Amino acid sequence: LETSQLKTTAKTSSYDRTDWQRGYESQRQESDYWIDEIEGEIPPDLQGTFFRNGPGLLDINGEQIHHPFDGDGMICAIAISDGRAHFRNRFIHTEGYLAEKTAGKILHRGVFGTQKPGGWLSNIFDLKIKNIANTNIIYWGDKLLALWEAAAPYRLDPSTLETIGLDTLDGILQPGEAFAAHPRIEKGKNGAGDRLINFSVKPGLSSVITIYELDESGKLLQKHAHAIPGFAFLHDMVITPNYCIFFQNPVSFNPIPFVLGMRSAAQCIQFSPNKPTQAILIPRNGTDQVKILETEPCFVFHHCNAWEEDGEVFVDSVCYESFPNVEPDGDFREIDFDSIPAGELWRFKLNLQAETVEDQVVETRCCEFPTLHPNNVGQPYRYLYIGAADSPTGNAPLQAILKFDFLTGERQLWSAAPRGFAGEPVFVARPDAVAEDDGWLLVLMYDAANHRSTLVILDARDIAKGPVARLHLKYHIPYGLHGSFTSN
Ligand code: 3ON
Ligand code: FE
Repeated sequence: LETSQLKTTAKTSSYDRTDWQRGYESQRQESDYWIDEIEGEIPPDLQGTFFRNGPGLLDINGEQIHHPFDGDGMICAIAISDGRAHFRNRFIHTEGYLAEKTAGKILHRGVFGTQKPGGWLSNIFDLKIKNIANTNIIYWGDKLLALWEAAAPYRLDPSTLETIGLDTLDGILQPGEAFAAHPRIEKGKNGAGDRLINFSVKPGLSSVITIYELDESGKLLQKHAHAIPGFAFLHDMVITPNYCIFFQNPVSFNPIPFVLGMRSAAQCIQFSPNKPTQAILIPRNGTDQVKILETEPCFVFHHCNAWEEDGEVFVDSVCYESFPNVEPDGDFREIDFDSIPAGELWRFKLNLQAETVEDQVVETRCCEFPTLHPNNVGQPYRYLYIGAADSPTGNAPLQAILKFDFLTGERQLWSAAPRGFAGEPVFVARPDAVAEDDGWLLVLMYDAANHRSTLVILDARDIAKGPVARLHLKYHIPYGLHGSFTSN
């Protein structure tokens, strides 16, 4: 019986692998045009620029990048005003990107598996890290910044996307200090300005987490550093009014194969299924003691949100059963989705007095890239939006957007299967809106039928009715990572 069920699943796959793979072709073309192929209508009160970052190159002159997280950052900017939209994409001119473009070959090892050609002898003792600036893009303190978690940001010109250069945030970052790719923005209450809270991790046998809080103009309000036990791989952070919260994944790190040129740094990370995951709560005042609570082992890249309620702290996260090994051989385009765990939505309740954590599975459908209304970041919230697989079971590429109503328990799904592939939704509130879901979701999708990408605009109140507008680009944009929206 089980075999025949498996066969049925395989037959009813919601996508074609060749379609999915083509979304990982490099895009070398840098374009600049008004989008003239629009289905539906751009809401007239949607005004501003959608910025998105992600790997633009999956090969250097034909030599394959081993893992998509190693691809050079390329920014897309879609500026929307008065019902019209303008598209532009440009590579970030990092030092490494420019050097490899000139050389026409891979000159750097990548964190997730890319090696210089020539085997281990060409890679041994090369511990340099190439800042590829490919993970997020934010506009803050009058600066457009491309972020990557292991290095300082690159600043770009927001209207031309030209690279200005590495940025220390006016001296906030010391030489060599990083500024992670997952800042959180806390909305100012009672006339106070918004704050940007971010972090950096200095990895090692014991790790140091530094917290930064910046005001709206980019001035430093807080900076404090904390040593935590063990090697840390911390991609994301959530905030509440009193805490910055991290989940320390149960992993161990053996750098020897990396040093010897046999494996990349991320390939030396081993998931430890018998160690607990640790919730690390760093008080935002910078003085109170760090709290560490233990929970069941799981692996987290992204958190959705966190908040404080009746003396307890809640954290919603996308959890994986383990961290899949990134193998040195093989091609990421050929991965067997069924053999690696899918992201699931979990809710954690942290009791700081009793030092206990309760967890609850909210959704087992494969999902990734959560987002919510910016006003509710760090606060209780009702609606969550997330990229999801078309099928309710199994691991698969993201092809849909899922909306949760935590008050009623209602769920809504809009799927672009079989030939559409989704990325991260970005929520934009409608001006003067009152309801938490009164706004739009902007999603850059890959449309395999036409080998191009489309910016989809969904009405967040009712995503199931399908997009209110589809803005078709002329070319495809490889699957990306994170983005943001800036009103202008
Ligand atoms: O050696 C240490 C270990 C390590 C891994 C220290 C370190 C700081 C150099 C380090 C570096 C970490 C980096 C650079 C992480 C970058 C992560 C990145 C670019 C992306 C992560 C994406 C996560 C997810 C879940 C993406 C999902 C994508 C899809 C569902 C497909 O579209
Ligand atoms: Fe991320």
